[in-house]
Amino acid sequence: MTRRIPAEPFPFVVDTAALGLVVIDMQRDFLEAGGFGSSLGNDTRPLRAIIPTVRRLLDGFRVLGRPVIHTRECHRPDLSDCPGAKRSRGRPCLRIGDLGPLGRVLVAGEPGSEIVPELAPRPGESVIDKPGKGAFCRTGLDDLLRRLGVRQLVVAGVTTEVCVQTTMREANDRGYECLLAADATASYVPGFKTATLSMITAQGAIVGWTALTGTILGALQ
Ligand code: TIU
Repeated sequence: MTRRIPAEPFPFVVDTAALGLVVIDMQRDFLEAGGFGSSLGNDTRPLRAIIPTVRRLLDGFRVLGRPVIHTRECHRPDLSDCPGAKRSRGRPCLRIGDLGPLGRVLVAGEPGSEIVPELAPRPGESVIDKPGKGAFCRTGLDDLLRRLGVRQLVVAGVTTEVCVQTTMREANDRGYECLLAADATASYVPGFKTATLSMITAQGAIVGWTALTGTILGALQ
């Protein structure tokens, strides 16, 4: 069924049979004090503020019966998938792989890599662990979406200008059409979020579209 979602910079025409939701990195390492995000000197509150809106989006897709994919930025315990150039960034007191208040920073299986309880994946939903900022980099996401018949994505999560934007650009280059839920994404630096939304929709949706969660769910019902 075709639906027209009012969006920026123009309506997003969606084939509901080809639509999926991707929720990027709503994990404790980014949302809680003591995790990777706060170790970089960030205030986690703007990220925590979107939890209810992301939950609304998740629940909407669950009711629609459309695929839901969660991602987590994390590395293997031996850090073999963490380039030195990535590990050397940030504060020397807490690097990727170091033991912090949420376990080893950005390491799979540690408490910090878990998605916050409010947004926990349900049975049947896919979880993609990704070593990069983009969710297509060295993961099975492209294959998974093809198997599911998904060609259009509603995207949510954190942070807008890092993992969300990188994933949308990767998806766009692979032929997926992406609609970012503008109130279900956040940045540690509010100005970066505003700038990213503009970059995405500029030049006739050069990267994709944006719309509010209520508008997206309202049009899909
Ligand atoms: N630092 C920052 O803004 N983000 C990340 O490191 N990863 C994600 O965005 N998930």
